[in-house]
Amino acid sequence: MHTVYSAEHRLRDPRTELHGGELVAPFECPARAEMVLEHVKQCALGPVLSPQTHSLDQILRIHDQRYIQFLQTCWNDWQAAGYAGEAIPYIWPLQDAGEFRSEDIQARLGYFALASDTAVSDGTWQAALASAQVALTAQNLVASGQESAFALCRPPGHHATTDRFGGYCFVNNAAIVAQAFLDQGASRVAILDVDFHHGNGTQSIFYGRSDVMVLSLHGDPRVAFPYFTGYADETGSGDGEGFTANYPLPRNTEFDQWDDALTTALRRIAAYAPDALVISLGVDTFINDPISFFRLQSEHFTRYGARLATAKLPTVFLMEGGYATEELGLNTTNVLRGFEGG
Ligand code: Q9C
Ligand code: ZN
Repeated sequence: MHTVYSAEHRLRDPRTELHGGELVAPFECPARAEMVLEHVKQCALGPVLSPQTHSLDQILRIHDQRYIQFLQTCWNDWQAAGYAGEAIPYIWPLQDAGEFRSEDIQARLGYFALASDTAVSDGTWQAALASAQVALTAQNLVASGQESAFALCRPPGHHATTDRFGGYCFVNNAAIVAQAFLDQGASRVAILDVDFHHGNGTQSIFYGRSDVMVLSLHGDPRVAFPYFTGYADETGSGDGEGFTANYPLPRNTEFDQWDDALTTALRRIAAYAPDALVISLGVDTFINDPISFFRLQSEHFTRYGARLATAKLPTVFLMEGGYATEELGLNTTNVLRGFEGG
């Protein structure tokens, strides 16, 4: 399997994350991607390619123009305002504001943020853009005949909505990849999100559509981020009714229970008969993940990787979360090697 990787991820290196009322070193850090890359090379998964440049238009198929403009200028505007720390939102509109009454950077930060866990820092936009290029390059590999490809995306994407960042995400790589398949002629695409957290951004982007099925296995949102979405009764709306599926799972979920939910999701995907499969690959389901509560062990990642291959679909893997940095490379490559059958 080919891996696509860009060193530009390192430009996203914030110093702070608001966590439990303290500013801590961010869980989502450059060492993560370096660890995965090291394991990709060590296990000889296959060639490692640099991304090609894709037009911003492919990102604007999913995200609002004014949101992208905000990401492009946020750090400069924040610095111009003279703040000493990183750009962390603290005020939100009570209703969707519609028009902007204030252009103050604090107002725009709150408008375009879904959480305060994600600081905007120097280089954030460049890294998020590179992450999307990595995803689109992997999509191109699969569209041009590779059975699968691994986009070593960083920062991750699945929490980002059309116009909100948060949960360490800025640009929704999975949504952009699914849309790229459709724009190239696919009729249906399935996105299966196995990250520990509900992929709220991906869900909301396709909630009213039947051309992308979004399925997510995750920690029960009653007790896990993002709290407000990811419940089993969220099934889509309008034309999208029946094309969203959520599998919330309780604290201390073991592999067997997680794997049962995967079986159900894979059945749904088979019945949908998509032209391509996009896997939002977060490995924060790992037992030692510092911010999550499932109990998967390293060998389980190999086992479910093999099960994903039974879908027999052209498959793009996109890196999402996973914060047990030491084991991140092994767990990720275990999925990919399991998929390849060894
Ligand atoms: N400081 C992904 O796995 N933050 N995002 C919780 C609060 C939200 C995780 C900790 C976790 C988001 C891509
Ligand atoms: Zn996650």
